[in-house]
Amino acid sequence: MRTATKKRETFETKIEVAVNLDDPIQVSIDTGVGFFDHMLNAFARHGRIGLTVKAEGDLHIDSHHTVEDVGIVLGQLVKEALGDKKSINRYGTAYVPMDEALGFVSLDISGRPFLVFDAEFSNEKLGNFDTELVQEFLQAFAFQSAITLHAKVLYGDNTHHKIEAIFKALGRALGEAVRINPDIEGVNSTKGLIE
Ligand SMILES: [Mn+2]
Repeated sequence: MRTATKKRETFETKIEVAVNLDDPIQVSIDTGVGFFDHMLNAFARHGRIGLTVKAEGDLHIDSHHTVEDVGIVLGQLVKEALGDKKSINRYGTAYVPMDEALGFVSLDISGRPFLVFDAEFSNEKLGNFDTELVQEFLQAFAFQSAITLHAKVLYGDNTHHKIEAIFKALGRALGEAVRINPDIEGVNSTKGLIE
């Protein structure tokens, strides 16, 4: 099984994450940021990825460090769990509707970190989650996992719906990209290597 776990402790956050790319059963999220928990749950369930996250961050300041640092650790663990990347699909793309909103994510497990982000949110906060942190989370995740990641909200009104559509699309796209494809021999690259 392709798994990875990590404990990371700084002056700002204490984070424990476990990722299992081959067994989606175990999903348990507790970051102290309710809306973020809801999003990570949606991401894992729709990606069919096992994910446990326990984070204690400096929420007396705001949710920035907690959300960003979970993105960092999650990215590191996805990269580690992928190992030599043999026989993975490599690419994943998903559109996810959430009522009036439509979210889109397309990604490439390329070894070349990149984020293209195109979304605007009319609400600055959902509970104690700052909506500008969606971009911070995706940036941290893409750079640490060395994934080329494009995320966009095509349209929509409700901020909760727009962000949930992005996280579900991220889950579905990543789930597709990490899946082992028996038709692919070795690494899915004309170079023969994805670093
Ligand atoms: Mn919801």
